[in-house]
Amino acid sequence: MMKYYLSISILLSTILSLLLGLGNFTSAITTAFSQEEFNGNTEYPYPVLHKIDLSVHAIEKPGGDLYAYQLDSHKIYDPETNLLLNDITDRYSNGPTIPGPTLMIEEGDSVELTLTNPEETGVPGMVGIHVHGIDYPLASDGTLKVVNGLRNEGVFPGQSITYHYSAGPATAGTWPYHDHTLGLNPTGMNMNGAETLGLFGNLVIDSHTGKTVALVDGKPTIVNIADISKDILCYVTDDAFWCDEIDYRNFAEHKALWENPTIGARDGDLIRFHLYGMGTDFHIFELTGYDWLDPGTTQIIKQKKFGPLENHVFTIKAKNGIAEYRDTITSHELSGLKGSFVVDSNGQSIQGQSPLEVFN
Ligand SMILES: [Cu+2]
Repeated sequence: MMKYYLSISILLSTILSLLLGLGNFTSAITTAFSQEEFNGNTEYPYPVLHKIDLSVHAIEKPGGDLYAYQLDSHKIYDPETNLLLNDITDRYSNGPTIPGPTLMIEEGDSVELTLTNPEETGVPGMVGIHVHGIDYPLASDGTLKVVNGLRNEGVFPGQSITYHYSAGPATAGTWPYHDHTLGLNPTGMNMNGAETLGLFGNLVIDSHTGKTVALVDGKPTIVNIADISKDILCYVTDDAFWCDEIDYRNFAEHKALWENPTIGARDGDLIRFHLYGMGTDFHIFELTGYDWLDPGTTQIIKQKKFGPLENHVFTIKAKNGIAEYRDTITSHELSGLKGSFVVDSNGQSIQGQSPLEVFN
C-alpha cells in the first residue's frame, strides 16, 4: 500500500528545496548514459512531432483516492508537413495507470502534449504535468505561478492545457514527469502537487545514435536500442516498486505492471531497467545473480544506492532462471520492496496488485 504518503511533508520540503535551486534541478538527476556532449553539428535525421493526449482520473480506493494519468491518443507527425506518420495509441494500456503512460521519444523530436481533467471522472482541483530533462518554454513548465512567475499551468475539471516540449541536444535519458499543481490551497502556496498520490510517469528520450550500453556476457557492450526486448520502468517508493513495461516482441505493447510485479523475460533478451526513486528514502537496489554497468562508466556493479529524485538505468542480458529484484535495506525488504525476475521460454510478466482491484 502507499503508506509512504504519510511522510509527505518531508518529501514536499525536499522538492521545495530543489525547486529553489531550479537551475540544479535537472542536473541533479543522473541519466541513462552520461549525457552526450553536443559538438555543435549533431543532426537528427528523422525528427518527428508527437501529439499526445493524456487525461487524469481519480481511482477510488478505501482509505483515500489515488489519481492517475491515462493515455488517450499518441500520434506521430512530420513536423514540416504536419502529415500523420503513425498512430501508436493502441500500444498503450487502456485506462489510468500508475506509473502513468511511459512516453518514448528520441532526441530531436518535439512533443505537443494536451492534458485534460475530465469533468466527471477527473481530479478535484488543478492538475498539471511538470516534466524533467526535456526543453520547453516557461509556459509549458506545468507549475504554479508562484513557481514560474507566469501563470498557473494546470487545469480544473472540465479544462485542458497544452504543453510544448522539444528534445534538444543532450536531453537523452529517462526523465520523470509528475503533477506539480494539485493541492493548491486558497493562498496558492502548495506548489508541490500530488505526485505521491499516483500522478507520476516516465519520459524516455533515446539517443539519436540509436545506441546504448549494456553489460553482455560480462563485457561492457554498445547495443542497438532497437535490439532491446523490453523496457521495464519502475518507480521505487518507500514501500513498493510501481512498474510499467514495454514489450518490443509484442508490437511495443505497454503493460501496466502495478505493485511489485513478476517481471518476465526470455533467455538472452536485452532488458533495460529504468528505476526512479520517489518518496523520502534511500534504496540499495539489487537484482540477484546479475551485475550491470554503472551509468556513464564501464564500472561493473551489482548494487546501486539511490535516493528520492534520482534514477538508475541499466541494460542486462537475461539468463534462464528466477532472480529477485529488491531493495536490500532490511526494513524495505520486509515491507515488500521486492519481486521476481523470471526468465523462461514464456517471458511474460505478471501484474502485481493494482489499486483498481482493491476497489472493483
Ligand atoms: Cu519534478
